[in-house]
Amino acid sequence: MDDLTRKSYELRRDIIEMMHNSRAGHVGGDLSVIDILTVLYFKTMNASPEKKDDPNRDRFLLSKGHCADALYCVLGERGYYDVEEAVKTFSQFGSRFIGHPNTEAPGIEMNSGSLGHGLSVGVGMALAAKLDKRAYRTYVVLGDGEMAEGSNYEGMMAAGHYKLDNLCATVDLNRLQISGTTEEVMDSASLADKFRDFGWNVIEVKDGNDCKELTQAYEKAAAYKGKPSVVIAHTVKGKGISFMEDQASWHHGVMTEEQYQQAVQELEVALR
Ligand SMILES: Cc1ncc(C[n+]2csc(CCOP(=O)(O)OP(=O)(O)O)c2C)c(N)n1
Repeated sequence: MDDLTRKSYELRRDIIEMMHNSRAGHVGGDLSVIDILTVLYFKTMNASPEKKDDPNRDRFLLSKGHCADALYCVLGERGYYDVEEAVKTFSQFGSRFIGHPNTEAPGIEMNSGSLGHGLSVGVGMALAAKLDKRAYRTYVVLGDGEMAEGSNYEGMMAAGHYKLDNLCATVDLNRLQISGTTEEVMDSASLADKFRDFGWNVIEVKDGNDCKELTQAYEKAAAYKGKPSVVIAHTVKGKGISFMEDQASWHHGVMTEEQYQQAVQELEVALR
């Protein structure tokens, strides 16, 4: 197991602890997006606790904000705060780690949770970088169910129009959303074609839970000039816990004690 993959499995352990303590959260989407977040925060982005107020830091927006749980674990492990605080207090009264990303938690750039806003905010940040002649890049992570929100298409159009090659979107394409498959709930057909039509450079990642493939995709995106890039990451919802994989019911399921023990055991085996 390489270092990034190991990190993503350690983060899965934090997520399972956090979900079990809080009996809340969105475990399925957390486990599908965690490899994307790991690669971005531990490899790709120019972002760290020391730079959190640096105007040249890369910006990150979790537009599929219901997966704040995963982001809080990543920011904690990256040193923005003690991860234990997030794991132990997530979603509890008085905690700064509430159910959706909130700027009270260090490192969070934008409140989110109402789907469909991150891309447009990211377009604004990327355009601001161009106007201010700053070198930072903006990264936005979207869900495939979230792509039913019409505002995304305005964001895509504007990013293409302004040729924002300092903007990189990622679609966590796990084929499922809250109550079934994306195809059943609101079929957005080929997202790759839609991004291309709006003037984007499209990079498909066949295994969006593979840290190596993701790393290469973000390198390609950073090198591409003249168009914004989108990484379409084909992921598995619930990835890493056998009984959660590819099950819409684990969008925000609560584990029984037995299921929690099994999840911990499976992650221990993976990390051996
Ligand atoms: C505007 C808005 N409508 C509805 C919701 C409720 N909601 C939360 S998660 C979700 C499904 C999102 O699916 P997807 O983007 O595919 O997320 P993932 O499967 O990666 O968790 C919905 C509809 C919301 N948060 N915001």
